[in-house]
This record gives sequence, C-alpha cells and structure tokens, in this order.
Amino acid sequence: MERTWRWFGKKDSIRLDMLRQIGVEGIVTSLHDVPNGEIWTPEAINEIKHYIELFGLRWSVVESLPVSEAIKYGGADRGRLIENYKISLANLGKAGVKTVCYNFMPVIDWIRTDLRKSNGDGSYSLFFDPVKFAYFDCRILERQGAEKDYPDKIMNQVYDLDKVITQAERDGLVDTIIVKTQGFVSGNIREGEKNPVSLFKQLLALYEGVGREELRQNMKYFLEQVVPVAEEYGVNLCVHPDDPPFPVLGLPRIVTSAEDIEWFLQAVDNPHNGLTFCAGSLSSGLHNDVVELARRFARRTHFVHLRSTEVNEDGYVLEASHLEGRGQVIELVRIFERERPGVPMRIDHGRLMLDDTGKTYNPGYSFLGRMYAFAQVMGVMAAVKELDK
Ligand code: DNO
Repeated sequence: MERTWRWFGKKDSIRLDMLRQIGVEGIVTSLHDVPNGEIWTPEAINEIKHYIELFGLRWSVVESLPVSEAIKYGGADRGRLIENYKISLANLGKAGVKTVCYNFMPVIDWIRTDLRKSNGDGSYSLFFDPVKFAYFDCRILERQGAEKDYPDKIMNQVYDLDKVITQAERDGLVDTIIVKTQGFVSGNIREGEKNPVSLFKQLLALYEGVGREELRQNMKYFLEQVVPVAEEYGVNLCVHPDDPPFPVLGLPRIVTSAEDIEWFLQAVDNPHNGLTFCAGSLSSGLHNDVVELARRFARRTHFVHLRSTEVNEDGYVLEASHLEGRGQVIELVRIFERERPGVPMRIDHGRLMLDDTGKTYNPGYSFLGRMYAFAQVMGVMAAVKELDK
C-alpha cells in the first residue's frame, strides 16, 4: 500500500518536511479554502500539487471533494452543483490527482461526543457516548419524536444526566458534536459560528421527507452523472462509510453495511465507483465484520483508512489502539497488500499523547499519536510482505 498522510494545507502545523522524515510517500488533502459547491480550478489544484512536490511528495488523494447538501437532499440547485462537481473532477484528473474521496452523509459527518476520553495512562482517545448523543438530540436540539429513537435504557440515563448536567457541559457537547468535529471536514458549521444549534436545525429541516430510499435515489442520480466523468479522466471515486454506521437524528445513512456497499457499487457498476475502506467507521457497527468486508470489497476499494474501535452492546465506541480491537488492522493489511498492493492508505486518527496534549489540532489529527500508529502499521506492512515472499 502507498503510505499517505492527511495534511490540512499550508496552515497545518504539521509540515510537509516533517512528514517526509517519517516515511510518508503521498499526501491526502483538500482545497480547504474553496467553499462547498464551487469549482476547483486548474490553477488552485496545481498550486497545491506543486507545493507538495517541492517536498519530494505527491498529492495522492483528495479528501474530500465535498458533496453539497442540495445534491444529497435533491434540492433545486443540484443540477448546477453536480455540473460544478464534474468540472472539479475533470480538473483533478487532468492535473494527475486520481483518487477522490467524498461522503454522502446528510448534514453531519463523523460523530463524537468526547474529544479527550482518558485512557488512564496520560493519553486520550476520541469517544462516542450514546447517552450524551441522545441527550444532545432530545434535550438540546429538542427534535420532535427523538425519544422514540432510543432504547429505554439509554433514555433513563438521559433523564438522569438532565438533572446534573451544567450549562458549560451542554455547550461543550454542542461544540464537540457539531462544531469542532465538523468545521474542518464539511464546512457546514465553522468555529466561531454564533448560533450553531439553530443553524444545525435549519440544515436538518432540509431533509424533511428524505428517507433512506430517497437518499439512495439521490446518491444514484449523483453517481450516474459523475462516474462517467471520473472514468473519462481516470479518476477513482471512493465514498467514505458513514461514521457511526447507522441512522442518526432522524437522518438516513446509506453507507453502513455490506448490503449498502453492494447496493451503491451496483447502482453504477463501474470500477471508478468505489469505496474508501474506513476500518474505524465500519468496525464501530457491531453488524460489520471488517475482515469479511475487506475480502468482499477489496477490488473496489481505492483508499484505505486504518483505525480500530472497541464497541459495547449499548453502542459506546472508543477509538482503540491501532493494533487491537474490532478494526483487525493486521488482517486488513494482509488482505489489501495482496489484493490492492499500491492502494493509498492513511492512518486515521491517533491518540492525543505526550507533548501534543497541550497543543491544538483538528480532533483526531495530532502528530505524535498518528506518527506512533503510522510506525506500528509500517511494521505490520513490512512483516506481512516478508511473510508473503
Ligand atoms: C474524519 C474523517 C471524515 C472523512 C469524510 C470524507 O476524521 O474520516 O470526516 O474525511 O467523511 O468525506
């Protein structure tokens, strides 16, 4: 696999010269300053591409070329937005950037409730707590009918939490769930937004009447339009699975399981329509067996995110060590090295540890924790190759 690293552009405090020293070959990045839905021009693409190349690296993957909400909910503007998407894809292909990751999650991308869950050894992990999330839904968003989406066991804990939670904790929850984890990935709600909850509710309202079937049809429509362009320019599109892989906040989610993956691959059956195999997202659903999924979908996988999770029956998800837990990273390396030897792979998230605990990074994207996991996985890759000789 190609060893890649997610870099957030020239403003990222983790510099390209640092990445070169630790064995990174390719960069995963986006044009973070271009608003969603606008065209990525050849000039803007080439500027960042050449900058990366100055450091002896290459721009391997776009993560992400965002899909605007109107494309996902099927709004009046989707025709224009899809045309822009096609132009951006063509421009990337012409510039030689050939792997493009995106997601089809309505309104909210990945979801965490704690950005600093103590591991008891001085390091911290990202965490999803279903009680806090249900609290956010029922008591902060006050979404109509929300309570019936959660089991009694969870709702009883929500009532208990309601008695003791402070205003600061409520604000912290909002900041974690819809600001800090979202701003840098989707741009829907950015840091500094004065009233994130009301903005978020407006976004949710756009999806009224959009259920699982409608969202599927909108994804199919999108793929039918963009995959031919990807094919023409030699670009591999790869959708990121939903994280966590189940419906949330009354919104459908449609890239959650083997059945879903099979569905979108068949919806437009073309090798340029592929998957980002995110072991962390997929493993956080107890219904998924990542090894089985990797065996089944390796050939349509164009990008791999290596990460692991520990999940319990009530739905608590801890981001585990990269070599333990449900992510089965060692076995995944074996499968992808065999089936897709050159596929770009990046370490997804890392523990917040050592000198990094006092620094500011995008959540999950600190340096030392990711570097530690990167070194672990490089060791696994070397061992797998040696044993396969
Ligand atoms: C979170 C990321 C996701 C991912 C997007 C891809 O850490 O894995 O935000 O980049 O879903 O479109």
